Amino acid sequence: MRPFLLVLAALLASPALAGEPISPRFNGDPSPHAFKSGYYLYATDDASNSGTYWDSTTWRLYTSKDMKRWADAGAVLDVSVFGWARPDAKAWAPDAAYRDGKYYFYAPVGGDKIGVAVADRPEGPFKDAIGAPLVDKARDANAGDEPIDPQVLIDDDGQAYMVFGTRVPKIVKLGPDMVSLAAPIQNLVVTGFPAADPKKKYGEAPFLHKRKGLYYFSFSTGWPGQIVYATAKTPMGPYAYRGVILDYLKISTNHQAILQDKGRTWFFYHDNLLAGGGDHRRSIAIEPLTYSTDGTIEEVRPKRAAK
Ligand code: FUB
Repeated sequence: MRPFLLVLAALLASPALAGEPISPRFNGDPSPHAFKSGYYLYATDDASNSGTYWDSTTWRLYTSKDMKRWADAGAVLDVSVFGWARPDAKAWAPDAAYRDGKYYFYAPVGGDKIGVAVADRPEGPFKDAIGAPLVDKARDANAGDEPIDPQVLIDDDGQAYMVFGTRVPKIVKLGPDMVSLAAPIQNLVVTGFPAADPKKKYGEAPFLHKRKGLYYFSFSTGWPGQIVYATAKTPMGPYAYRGVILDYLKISTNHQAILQDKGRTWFFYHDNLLAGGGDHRRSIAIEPLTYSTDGTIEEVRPKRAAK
């Protein structure tokens, strides 16, 4: 195809609603996936929390065929799926993964444990995969003070990695069954934070993705946080700090996810975008993500950031 036709095609394919909330319902902590049957976006449900804390007990699912129009598929999971969870355990930023015909759902439950559920379809029904936490602060060495925000990358060789944690990022290899830890939990090391900015440090929202053989580790620097990233040649790191993907928003948390599909990359985040919104009533939005030729991620500047 001629270059101008390529540019035209890319422009036409851009999400029509870039930077707009994907739903009129409050939601946060995007976990987007391209599965066989379409796009699936799991999220923390901010519409059913108290409005003063992230104390919802359910996770929400949104689906799309074109990345532009998202249908609300309802509460796909409740903490009660995990029989060991306290009934009021808060349901925070989840992730999902597909392997060998099964869909796995990784979920921080109550701030001190991570559960894993499994289903035959992305919309569930999900059931507890192991009848116990996958990670438990009280049980597992080096689980960290707050084992939350799990995210899973399945590498090209089939090895799955889960990153998680607050203030100190953690990484652990998963077993081929996707529901066991295959090795001790390790700290994920990021080097080269700019000394001139003491706020540049790991906070939460760890996210691993791989592009052209390079591993990218993105995360929020804190509360409030920027989304920044570091890269490494191996999944376990150490990772070298590279720069900012998304600047501070006028909201206490910042939480991103990156989805690569059909040669394109999308950046998912949440902000205060709906009337009545705020720190605990967030809205997920999507922007295109682009790279320079040397693999540097270009900073995302949302067209519509909260004022
Ligand atoms: O939704 C509750 C918490 O807020 C998440 O676990 C964090 O990543 C932050 O977005």
